[in-house]
Amino acid sequence: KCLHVNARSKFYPGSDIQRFPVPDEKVDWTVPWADYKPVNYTAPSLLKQPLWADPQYRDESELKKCLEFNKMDGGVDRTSHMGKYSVINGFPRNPFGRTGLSGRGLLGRWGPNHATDPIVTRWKKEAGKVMIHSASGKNILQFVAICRKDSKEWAIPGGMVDVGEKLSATLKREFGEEALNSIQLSEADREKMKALMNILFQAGELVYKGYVDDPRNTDNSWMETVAVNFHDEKGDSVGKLNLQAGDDAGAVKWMDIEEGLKLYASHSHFLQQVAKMRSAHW
Ligand code: RP5
Ligand code: MG
Ligand code: MG
Repeated sequence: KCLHVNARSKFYPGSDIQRFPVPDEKVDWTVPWADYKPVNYTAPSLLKQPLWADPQYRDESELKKCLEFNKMDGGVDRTSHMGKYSVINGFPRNPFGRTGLSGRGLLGRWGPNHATDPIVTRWKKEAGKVMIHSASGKNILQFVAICRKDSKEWAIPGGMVDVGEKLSATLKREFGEEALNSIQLSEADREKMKALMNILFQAGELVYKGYVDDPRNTDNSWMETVAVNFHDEKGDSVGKLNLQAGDDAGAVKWMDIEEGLKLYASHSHFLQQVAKMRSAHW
């Protein structure tokens, strides 16, 4: 288990709230820390009770009565890929340790917030030939990256699993919304897009499943993902798709996969994994 870093960033995203500083040696909950006073914060957008989020409960007893942790709770998956997490005084506890902030912050769910990350790849080519990196002697992979509107960082076009939605559907939907602007396509173009996507998204390979070191994480709410690689070996199936940023993406492009990629949350870690799986340059 590595130490989360983004989950302890000084300023909480989208706010001027500062987290209670947590040094590396005090991240682990088992290290006693009597003076630990996390700042309590739940974003104003959540207080408006959007449908995709848990309701704002008055207190811990109401929370205890209404939510079921470590299991499927109605359509909401409150199990963790990391195993059973602790629930202290009714509040779920971040399995990766202290973050300096309690409450939900920007996250809709108490406990795990489940997302998926579709990693769409192809080989980088020049004049029709696959390019070999001069230093490593290995072929270079590219993936479809989007620039997030919230943090302005480049990222995998991932997103949250809707209530009752199958993972395979979330992967396609999020890729469609963020990298192909499916929401704004005409009905006919959307149908064409779906048919092409069904081919590419037929065979995915699991890359990572678990906790994400996301800057929105709190002591009580955190991101988890299932990252899946959809590889276009010949470069002809995604090639037919017209990349166009949409929804929470401000831009979209093919990005070379290599060490030193600066991406949102722990996304570069997932890409390193993909490079390894495909014996590509890193
Ligand atoms: C990250 O947040 C996940 O890896 C995924 O890419 C993303 C999901 O959140 P939204 O894009 O819906 O904000 O932790
Ligand atoms: Mg999205
Ligand atoms: Mg997203």
